[in-house]
Amino acid sequence: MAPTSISLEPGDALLVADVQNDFLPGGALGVQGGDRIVPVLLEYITRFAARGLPVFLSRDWHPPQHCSFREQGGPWPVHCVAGSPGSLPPPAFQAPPSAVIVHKATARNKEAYSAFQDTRLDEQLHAARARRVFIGGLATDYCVLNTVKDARRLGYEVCLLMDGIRAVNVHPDDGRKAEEDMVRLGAVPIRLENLAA
Ligand code: VGL
Ligand code: ZN
Repeated sequence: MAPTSISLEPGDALLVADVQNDFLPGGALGVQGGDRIVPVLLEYITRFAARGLPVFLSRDWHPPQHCSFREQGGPWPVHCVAGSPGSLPPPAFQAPPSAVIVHKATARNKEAYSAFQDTRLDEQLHAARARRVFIGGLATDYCVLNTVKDARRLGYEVCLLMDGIRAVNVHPDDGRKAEEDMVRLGAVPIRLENLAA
């Protein structure tokens, strides 16, 4: 059950996964409806920044010839090659300068969907005194799912931004199943209207 009202407090942090051109409609691995969550995520960012709470942004950041690309035998078209136009956030997605960027899946021979995998995110969250992490972004069934799993495993409380996620849905139910998995693991599903003003 989603709570009706959640107050943002010290100890809270926001993590927005992979809002990058290649994951938006028209991009190399465009997620249907991905553009619709951009303004919602910006509003979450505004709410956190207004309270001085830390904001983290992950970016899928592959070397050319990453193992996840079809040419290398992986499942995906070439996407999010580090520094390429597709790897950049869309112009509308302006994050505050204080936001911490987390680059993931940067090693050629290793896939990494979780923003915690081979990054310093856990240390950075600890350094920011974060205990509860609000997680949204792209894509529900890959980065968001695996990041939420790791966050729970590492002992963080998690709020899942239901109005700020979208799925790739390689299989039609993948997004819905991922949401169910995350809630089963203790993620609390919330929406903007659940945040106390
Ligand atoms: C992702 C597909 C391929 C993700 C990354 O981070 O959700 N999905 N690469
Ligand atoms: Zn990727």
